[in-house]
Parts: sequence; C-alpha cells; structure tokens
Amino acid sequence: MNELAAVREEALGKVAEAEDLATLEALRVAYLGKKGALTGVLKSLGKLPPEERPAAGAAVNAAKEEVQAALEARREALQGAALEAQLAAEAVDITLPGRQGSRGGRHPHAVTMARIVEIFRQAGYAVASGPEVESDYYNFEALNIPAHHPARAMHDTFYLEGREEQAAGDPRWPRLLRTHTSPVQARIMENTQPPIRIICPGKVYRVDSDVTHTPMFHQVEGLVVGEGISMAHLKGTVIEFLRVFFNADDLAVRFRPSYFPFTEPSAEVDVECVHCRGDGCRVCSHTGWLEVMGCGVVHPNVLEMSGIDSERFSGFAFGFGPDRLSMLYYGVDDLRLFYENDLRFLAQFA
Ligand code: 2NL
Repeated sequence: MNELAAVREEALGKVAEAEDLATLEALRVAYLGKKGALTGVLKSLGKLPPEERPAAGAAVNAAKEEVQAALEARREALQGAALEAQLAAEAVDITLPGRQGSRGGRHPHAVTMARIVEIFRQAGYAVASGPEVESDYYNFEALNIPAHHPARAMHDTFYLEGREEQAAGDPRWPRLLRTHTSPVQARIMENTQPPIRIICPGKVYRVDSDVTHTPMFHQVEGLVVGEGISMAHLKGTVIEFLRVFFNADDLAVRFRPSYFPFTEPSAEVDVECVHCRGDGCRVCSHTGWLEVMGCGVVHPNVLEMSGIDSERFSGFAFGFGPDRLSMLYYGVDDLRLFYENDLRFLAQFA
C-alpha cells in the first residue's frame, strides 16, 4: 500500500506538471500501459495473502482511475490553452478601418485645357476637332502658306510615306502630321457658312525636339467669322480671355505687330508677367512681359479658299500653347516636370 501511494503521488504530480500532449502520452504509457508502474503494482497483488487482495485490488483500481481522470483533465486543459493561444494569435480586429485606395488626380495640363474650353464655351464658342494626320492642302495651302514658306521646310514637318499616291496626283497627298490646329478651322469654314465661332484644341507635331521643345505639343486655336468682325473684337476677346484665365481683371495685355501668312494684320500678345506683375524676374527674363499667343484678322485669301465671301464676311483668329499657359498659371518653369509623371510633382495639383 505504501508503494501504491508513492506511485500514485508521483503520477499525479507529473501529470499536473506536464506542459504538452506528447509528455502526457508518455506518462500514460509509463503508469497505465502494459508495462506501466501502476499495472506493475496490480500484477504484484498475487504475492499478497488472499484476504488482503480484494481491498488492495480496489485501491489499485481506484488509483488507476484517478490517474486516468487526471490525464484526461490535463489533456483537456492543454488543448483548451492551445486553442486559446491560436485564437488570440489569429484574432482579426473587424473594427479597424479598411485600407484606403489612394485617390488619383487630373494632370495639371488637362485641368488647364478644361478651364480654357470652359471659358470659351461660356462665351458661346463651339469646340471643334479634326484629324491629326492631315493633307498638305489643309495644313498649308488652305492657310495661305505658299509652297516655299519656311514653315513647310522638311525639318519642321513630319511627312508620311506615300510616293505612289503623290505621283498619281492624289489630292490627299502628301500627308503629314498637322503642325497646328488651323486645318480643323479650314475644314469647318469649307462646310459652314458664317457666323462661325469655334475653338480647336488638340495635339500638333513638329520635328524639332530639345530641352524646350517636344515633338508633340498642344495647341488651342480660335476662329470667329461674321459680318463686321474687326481687330477690335479680336482685342476685346483676347484681353478678356487672358484676364479670366489668370484670375486678374486688371492684368496688362499688349499687342505687338507680327506676321502670319494666314492673318493680316497679325499680332503677338504679351501679358504683364504673372509672377512679378511687371517688375522683372527670372520667369520673364527681366522684361516684365510674357509672350502668350499669336493672332490676327483672317487673311481674305483664307476665307475665299474655303468658299466664304471676303467682301461680305471678315474674321479674327488666334492660337496659343495651352501647356505654356499652364506652366505660367502654376508657376512651374521646367516643361519636363509635366511629362516625367513623378507623383511627388503631380500630387501637388490633385
Ligand atoms: C501662334 C499663332 C495663330 C491663327 C493662329 C488661324 C486659323 C485660320 C485662319 C487664320 Cl483657319 N488664322 N490661326 C492665327 C493667328 C495666330 O497662332 O503663335 N500659335 C501658337
């Protein structure tokens, strides 16, 4: 009975201290297995006098059941703890906010183009567009640009292949990438009688490409044709547009005589430097002025070639680079920044 008490004590102690399921299984084998310690005690009962055997047998069985119950209780406790630990480790806090997607923004040049279009829309202009691959006729001939004008030189214009068609006298050849959006206006004048009031925003192409020129850039041209249209209407329109665009109703604007084959008279337009307000700075090369567009009264030849009676109707036209206006408006002096797509730059406009 002393030996039984010692084995029972030892077994219960070890079970209580077991830290994992493998240890528990080893303890079960060691005490309750075929060759286990308690099983051994049971086998040794044969050595007892017969009258002591029933009580001793009952005591051994009670001890075995006690150890069995302790093993099961301990196993349940360990499994419960393991489950608790797993649940704690895998816990998901469903009250945390979701991951926010980063919000994009429009490119500053796109915002500028939309502002320009909106200003002219409000003044009653329609928006017109046309092909970027143009014929020599609409890009040059219809705009009174004679055959040997410097603007037609190969180094300015991207020409498309098409020798056979050219040789055959096909009027759609030679073909080229338009160098300005004027051909859109020439096409409109051909199929529309005045009054005409349009702007033509779009992509244009020039061969020259360096730090300040890209082979593709944007242009916006405007055209108004009607009875009694004069240089005065042109000046009023251009001045009002620039003041609205730059949010400055007292912005100084000046017109300098210039030359374009498709307008007569022609002028180039300067605005008071929007950065130093005319005092002189790096942006305006210390002149106090910024050149922003070209314009003029439509040449009668251009009207006549498009089938508009130049005795009855007259018009004005203007053209500018919206990308340059965008740079001046936002105060960015390097055009490459707009094409590198560095988010640190772009995000400042979103
Ligand atoms: C500039 C100058 C200009 C025009 C464009 C035009 C179009 C027709 C008839 C007459 Cl259909 N003129 N366009 C007139 C004057 C100037 O652009 O510096 N552009 C960037």
